[in-house]
Amino acid sequence: MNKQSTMTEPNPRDLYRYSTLAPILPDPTALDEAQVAAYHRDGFLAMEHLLSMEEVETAKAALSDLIYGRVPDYTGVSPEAEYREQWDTMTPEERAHVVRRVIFFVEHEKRLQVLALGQKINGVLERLMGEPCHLIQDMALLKPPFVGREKPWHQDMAYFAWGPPEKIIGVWIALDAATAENGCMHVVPGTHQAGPVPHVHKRDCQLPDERVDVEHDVIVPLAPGGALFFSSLVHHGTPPNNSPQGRWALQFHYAAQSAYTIDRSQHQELYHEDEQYAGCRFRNAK
Ligand SMILES: O=C(O)CCC(=O)C(=O)O
Repeated sequence: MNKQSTMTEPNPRDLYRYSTLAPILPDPTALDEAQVAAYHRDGFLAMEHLLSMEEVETAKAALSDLIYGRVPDYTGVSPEAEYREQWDTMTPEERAHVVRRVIFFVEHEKRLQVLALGQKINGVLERLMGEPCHLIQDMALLKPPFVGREKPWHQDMAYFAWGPPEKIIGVWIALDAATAENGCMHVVPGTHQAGPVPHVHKRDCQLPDERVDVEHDVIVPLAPGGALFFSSLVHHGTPPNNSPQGRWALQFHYAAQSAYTIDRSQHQELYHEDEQYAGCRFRNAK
């Protein structure tokens, strides 16, 4: 028996630590120059109360309309992998219990477009990036009770055809209470400073488990309306939801005005191993 076949797959929850809390600002008015510097040092900035409860409820109602098929011509809803084969035969109610991702909706859903393009998010982005930013990706990530799987540790830059990495930024907004139990965000502070790390296909397109500094993982629990702003290079992931509480979140990505699109060879300059392409964006492209 070779060594490989004796190795067991890790339990995804063991690849996270739950003991160290990230610093979280009480609200956006606490954002000052020291916090901007902390964002650049740590690769993330978390704050409660970015959105009001009314905005959270509006976003959830808009997402429900997308998920239940009430928005004509919208096809951006996808399930957890193990439900893909059944998806076409499921009722809207059945689908709603297994949705993992809702993507590219701002052109279809004015209520979500208003949030994504609004001053609450963009005001913070401009403080962090020092220049205006524009939306490059919009999605919602759901972890249904007991069904939501892990999103393994990764760098978002591995997925983006934009550069340079320091000019791309993600905003993750809790629409339900995001907790240790239902799969809130985890980050390893400062990891953006070491640059791109080759990604592999394992449980997803992800950082190799052994390249994650799990001991320095900090957990980012957030109340509904709380937000995490994070660098496209910071290592982050979410464990599975083994709890009875669902977890909905919005995730928008923005590029600064000075950012530009990049092609496969430029992406390979960032993500390569042994001269092979090691990103996620162009893996199947020639
Ligand atoms: O919300 C999640 O579970 C994972 C979000 C994330 O890290 C991503 O999609 O890049």
